[in-house]
Amino acid sequence: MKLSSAEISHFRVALLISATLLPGWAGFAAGRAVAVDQVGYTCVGPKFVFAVEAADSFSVISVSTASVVFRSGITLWKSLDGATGRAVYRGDFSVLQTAGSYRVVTSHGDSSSAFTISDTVYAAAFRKALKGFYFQRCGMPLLPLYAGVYQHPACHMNDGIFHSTSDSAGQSHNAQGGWHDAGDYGKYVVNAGISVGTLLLAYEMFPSRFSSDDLGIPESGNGVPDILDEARYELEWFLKMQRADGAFWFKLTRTQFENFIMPQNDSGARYIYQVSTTATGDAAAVLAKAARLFAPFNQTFALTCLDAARRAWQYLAANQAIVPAGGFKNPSDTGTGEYGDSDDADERLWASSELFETTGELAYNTYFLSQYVTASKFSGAMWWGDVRSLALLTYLRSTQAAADANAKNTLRQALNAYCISQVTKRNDSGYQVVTAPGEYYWGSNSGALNAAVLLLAGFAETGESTYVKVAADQLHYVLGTNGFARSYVTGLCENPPRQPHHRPSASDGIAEPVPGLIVGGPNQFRSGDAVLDAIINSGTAPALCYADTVASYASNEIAINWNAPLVFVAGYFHAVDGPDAVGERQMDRPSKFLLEQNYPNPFNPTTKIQFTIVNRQVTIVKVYDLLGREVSTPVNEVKEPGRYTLEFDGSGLASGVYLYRLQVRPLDSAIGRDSKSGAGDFVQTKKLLILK
Ligand SMILES: [Ca+2]
Ligand SMILES: [Ca+2]
Ligand SMILES: [Zn+2]
Repeated sequence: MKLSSAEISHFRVALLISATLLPGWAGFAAGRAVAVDQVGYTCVGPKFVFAVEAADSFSVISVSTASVVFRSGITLWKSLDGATGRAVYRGDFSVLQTAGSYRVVTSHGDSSSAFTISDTVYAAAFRKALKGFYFQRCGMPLLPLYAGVYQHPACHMNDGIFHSTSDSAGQSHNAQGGWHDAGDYGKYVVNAGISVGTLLLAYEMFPSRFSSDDLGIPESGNGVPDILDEARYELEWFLKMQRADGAFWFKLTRTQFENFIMPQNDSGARYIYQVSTTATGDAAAVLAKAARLFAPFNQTFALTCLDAARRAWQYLAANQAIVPAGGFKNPSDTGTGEYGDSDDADERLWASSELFETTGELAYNTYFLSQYVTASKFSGAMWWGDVRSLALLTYLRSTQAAADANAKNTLRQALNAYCISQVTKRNDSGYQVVTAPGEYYWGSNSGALNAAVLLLAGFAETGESTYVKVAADQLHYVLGTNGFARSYVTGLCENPPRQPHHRPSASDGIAEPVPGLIVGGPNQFRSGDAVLDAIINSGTAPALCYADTVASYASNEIAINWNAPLVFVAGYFHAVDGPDAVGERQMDRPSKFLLEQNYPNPFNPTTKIQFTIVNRQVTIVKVYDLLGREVSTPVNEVKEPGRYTLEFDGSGLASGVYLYRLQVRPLDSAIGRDSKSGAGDFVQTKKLLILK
């Protein structure tokens, strides 16, 4: 994008803006020592560049004109970044807010990849990441209309046969469909659970950002958000994996991983393995969550999901010890993914919180409240083996009248404490990633992104905009601000993975891999990976234990549970919204309801807060302090459509900044939501100031 002189003149920067042509800046194609987010930055978002060679200054160069549009100093940020073992220099060009395409060059002569500044800069990243799930679909042809060159005929149409160790050994059972789990063609309920749960959470928390219906999948244009359609493809498979008594079979795979062949050529027998309570808990949770989110679009499907979730819960209630004992283990003839997990308390907790939120029923609330007290609270981000944070987040956000206010406050404080800890970790890191040395485990990229999901939830709860910035840093990390100055997402940026451990990409004869898939990333623990064993020695820094090689399954495989938080985070930032914007631009569907700025402001002791709702809705207005503690709930009732003025009295509060939040939810119907009033809750937050 070419910068006009008028745009350039908008830079209120006292630094020189010249038409200097930098000799040779385009020649640093390989081994770049300057790391930027290669997708880019929103116009108002913070922007940092990282370099490993000492330099005095850096310049931002317009790609179209080759002219310098910004120049500033670059300084030593970390003398020793533990994750990469390097000194890291950092420059700040946040004040550059003009849309365009740029590169950074340091005074040392190192150059970055090209990147874009734009308010829609992450649109392609979000759409590719969500479309990545479509490319994982099993049991249907991927047609050229949707899949382009990555088309292929339907695969695995004989799924599946009960394994000899399962309850119906040797019998066949139709469990076609769903997504291939990762680089292999297996299908695993546990890993599918957190993946679908994360996609549904994105839609539930930020419906306007995730409502697009034009992704280019078979269900585009049907009036249902494509993120829900894509989730439904997996949910339909879940329904086929449920036994008559409510339990869920653990997985459907071959006995050993298939060769690197196209899925339609994989004709080996695929087996359904025994039921498990981790799988049953995860499935109950996501089916219950789906029930309330699909209700406005398809009552029949929603009720089917809820019925399945209830029956899964009944199985869990009747089987209080983990099934199978000690957690699922592969039988002796089987070597596919084990997803070993000896603790099903978190999966049960998640099931209870989602069932409670959908139904409001006492039994689920009682179970949650009896169990959550002993659970660690937001001590870490969720992953497939521990979904506690998803369970807690749903309860914390509950709009059920019976939800326990003390529990919600406790959880809000715990989430806030978690977010504060992530800010600290970010500040300690050379590349501003929350992943510390020692935490570069298998799938480390998803660890950073799942932390970002919780940071965005923390922002939604507290209004602390720092959390949004740190969440954005995690997206920047996987898109280029890392020790390799590379993208970890196929088909995105100048320097993406080209040899992912992904059977279709490796066997389709097409040079470029299937796009939109995030690889696991650096893995300091190697996990038996011969490629990593060969390249890593005791001096290799944790964040550099990565190889863009097909054989490196432990650092370069793709997986649905890693793509899901990428969809969440890229999707959050793809809509126009600056990290500094607390409130109004957080708004989803502004025509539906509106929270206005209070007046007078600052005030003492009273102020007026006006808000508008469109449908007859449960309407909640709460006031929080900056630590996220609820200090007042002036409104909590069903209101008729209209504009309301509320007089808020702050005489009992100390001087300072507070947040006030409007939350509206559709009225409960048979399964939780009125089908006409839109989808899910809407939340809007603004600041007010008491001055005494
Ligand atoms: Ca659709
Ligand atoms: Ca678990
Ligand atoms: Zn398949």
